[in-house]
Amino acid sequence: DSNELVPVINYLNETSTPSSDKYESIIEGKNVIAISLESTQEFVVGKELHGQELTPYFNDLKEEGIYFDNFYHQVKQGRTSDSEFLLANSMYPLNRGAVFFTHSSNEYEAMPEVLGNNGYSTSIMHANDKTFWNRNVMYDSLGIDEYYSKQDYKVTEENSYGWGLLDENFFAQSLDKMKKLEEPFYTRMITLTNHYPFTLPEDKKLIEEGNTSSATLNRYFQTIRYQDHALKQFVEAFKQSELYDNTILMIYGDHFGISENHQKAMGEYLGKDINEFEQFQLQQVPLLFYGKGIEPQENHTVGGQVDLRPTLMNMLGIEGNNPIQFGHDLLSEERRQLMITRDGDFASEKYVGIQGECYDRQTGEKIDSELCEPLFKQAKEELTMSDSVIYGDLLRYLDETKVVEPIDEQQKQKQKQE
Ligand code: GP9
Repeated sequence: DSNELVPVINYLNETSTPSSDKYESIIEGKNVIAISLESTQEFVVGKELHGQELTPYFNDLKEEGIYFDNFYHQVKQGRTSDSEFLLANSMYPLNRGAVFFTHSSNEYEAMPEVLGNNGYSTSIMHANDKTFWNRNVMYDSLGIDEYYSKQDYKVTEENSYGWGLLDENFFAQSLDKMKKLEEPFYTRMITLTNHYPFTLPEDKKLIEEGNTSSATLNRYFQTIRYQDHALKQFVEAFKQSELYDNTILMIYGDHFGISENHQKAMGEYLGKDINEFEQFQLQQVPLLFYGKGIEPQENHTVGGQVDLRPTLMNMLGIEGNNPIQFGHDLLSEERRQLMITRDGDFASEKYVGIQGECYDRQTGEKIDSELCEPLFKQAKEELTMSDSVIYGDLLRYLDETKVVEPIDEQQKQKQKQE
């Protein structure tokens, strides 16, 4: 019943931190284009192979926007779909299976729905089959107006490879669609080419393969390089379009591409031993906000995909009335610097906690595990809270709970005690 939501609301009230005043509403009323970069990890940014940059375009672009270099993916088995869940709901995906499959008929009050209630048209652009990851069903539950899937793109043998439409063609066709969207809009593109097994047609290979002991990693460098080239074409065309004046981009990596099975090769490339700590740090993905009026900044806050929604909503100046969000505004100086993984591991300002072990986040050295205990405890509590919302389909009680308002009473009691 509606009381089940109370402990969650209490937990969120206790852990809440104020959003940034400085960034509140800085992009009010603007269009938002989110770009989900397939399998893109942070370690490629600014890196070279054979003396050539792997992401030359992005390396320059990030200097012109707000770039986060301590930002992690938080997905589990649902991979890309888990990242979509995190972004839309600011809740954690599940530990087993993909929540896109297992709980697609739940009640959500997702970001697209809230944006829709605030005058935005909302859409997803992704040139794969509509039913992949059960997206056609879940997107309805998330309140997304329009899903442009494979059937809405011109997909031919010449413009596709491997998983489907090559990113360059995907971006170009998507931009045409965007120009026709009702404004203001929120749209999200999901790229596809940089996906395992990371293969490309010969004429799209813009860099030589790597020469590590992993063929997978060696090819990954090439598809990463190609994706950067495709991104360049998109962003440059976007800048020439009328959209540029009134639209911001939010570009982020969805999850890892290179699994821990390739640690040895990764170590060969990075020139260091990939231990538990390094493997954890490799789960960082890029995040960039870019567009007219956004002042460049390199931001070192520790955060994850669960934080995207509150960050973006604060920038848009839209509150919504769903308090069930586990993320914290990345741009707030008072934010809680804590990123919790689905495994119950975490990164905080000082520490990284992995499977009960504690590491100094700056040095990577193993330290007294007691130092991490309170944060492991919090990670567990937070994941349990998030899970309870999903398993109990508790957002259906959101309105009722607000009417009953037992929380206010409890807060008052708490304040008296303090
Ligand atoms: C599939 C694409 C990739 O449509 O989003 O999904 P992934 O395998 O990375 O979860």
